[in-house]
Amino acid sequence: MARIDLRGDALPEGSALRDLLPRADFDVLAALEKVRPICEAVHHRGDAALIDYAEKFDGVRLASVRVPAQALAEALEQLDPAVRAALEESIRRARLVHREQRRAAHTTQVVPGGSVTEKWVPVERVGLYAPGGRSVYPSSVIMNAVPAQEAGVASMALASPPQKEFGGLPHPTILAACALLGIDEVYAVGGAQAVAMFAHGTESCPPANMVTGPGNIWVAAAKRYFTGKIGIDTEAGPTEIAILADETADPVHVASDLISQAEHDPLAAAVLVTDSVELAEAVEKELEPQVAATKHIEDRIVPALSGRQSAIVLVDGVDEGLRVVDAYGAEHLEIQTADAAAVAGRVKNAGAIFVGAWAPVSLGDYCAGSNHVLPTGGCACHSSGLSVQSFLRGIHIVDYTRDALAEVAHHVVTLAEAEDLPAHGAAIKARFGWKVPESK
Ligand code: HSO
Ligand code: ZN
Repeated sequence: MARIDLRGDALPEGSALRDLLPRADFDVLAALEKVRPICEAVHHRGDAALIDYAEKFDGVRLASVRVPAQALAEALEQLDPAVRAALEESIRRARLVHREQRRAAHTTQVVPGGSVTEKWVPVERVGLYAPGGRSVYPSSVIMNAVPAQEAGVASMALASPPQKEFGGLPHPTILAACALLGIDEVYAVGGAQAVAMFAHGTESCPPANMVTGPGNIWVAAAKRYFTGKIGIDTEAGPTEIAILADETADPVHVASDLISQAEHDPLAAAVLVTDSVELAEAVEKELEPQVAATKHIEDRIVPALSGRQSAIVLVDGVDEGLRVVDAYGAEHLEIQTADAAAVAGRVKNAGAIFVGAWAPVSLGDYCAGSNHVLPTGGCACHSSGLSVQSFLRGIHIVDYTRDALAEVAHHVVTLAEAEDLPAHGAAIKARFGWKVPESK
């Protein structure tokens, strides 16, 4: 891994510090032009375009894009019982956490007779995307579906690419996860076309109000293309792990956690921030045998760890380390320092924070109860991970009596005149015999 030495001189502020830190190239704008024709074709030709794209990109000619109910039931029947038990535990824990994110309506009595109530209404219909190919993640189906279900979303459908080896159906573990979650509307559609299907609707699939779920750059580009028409979660770039560690951290753990997220993608980022040169050296030494012993070495882990997006960053102390991880805004941030909980409490920017030796990111990926759909690419500085809140809309209900309106009418009229919008003021005066009621 490359080294970035930020010791000695004072750290620069804000974006200047961020510019010193490594990050993957993930140019969604450049991909946008390539997905535009796909999005337009699905808009105009519906299912026929989806079937043509499945043939072109997935190598299968589908009779229909909708997955029959029987295929879901069979996938669940044939699911390895240990995998089933693990998925069920993952669902159970995620429900425990997400259920508590529900929001009750709240009324603020602004003045006697004048109130604003905020009620929370779930999005009506959501399309979930689950990638195929290199990343078949039933855990991501759980992480998308559970918050939507706990928010009360009434209609939910899932799309995942058709797999040639499974007769044009999505991967069976994805289907089984859908069956466990009670999702019975599933489509064998992948990539940008799936986002387009949900955005516009086709003969088989009614349009959705929102699309969530991870995917490659084409899925991210299609989400950006349709943003405004539909709601999205995030544009999910390559996975990132940052670890803030001091000399108390165990290099075996640190190395294994860096590798665990490098395993996702050659563009995945692994960043160690430490004030201990001894730890940095021990981690580098430890990486070698651990990388050699794992599976996806050449295609993902080696390019991820040696890519420009990964590095060991040396800092003067934990305070400086905190400034670095805040500037980076990692998707996942592990704190492996003395008094890790206190240090975690000081972090401002991260998708999720993992405290101490016994909370590795892998736990959060599957079974902590937390959500693993998290902001990447520095978006943790302004956005949060997927939650019940992502699927709710807060609606203000404004309720004023005649007296309560009369009391504030002169201010409304004054502001309307200040903005040269006299008809706004007239809408108040019309209610009081075309006069502004006297202020009390
Ligand atoms: N670490 C990934 C999620 C994942 N890991 C799925 C394993 N499966 C992004 O948070
Ligand atoms: Zn992961």
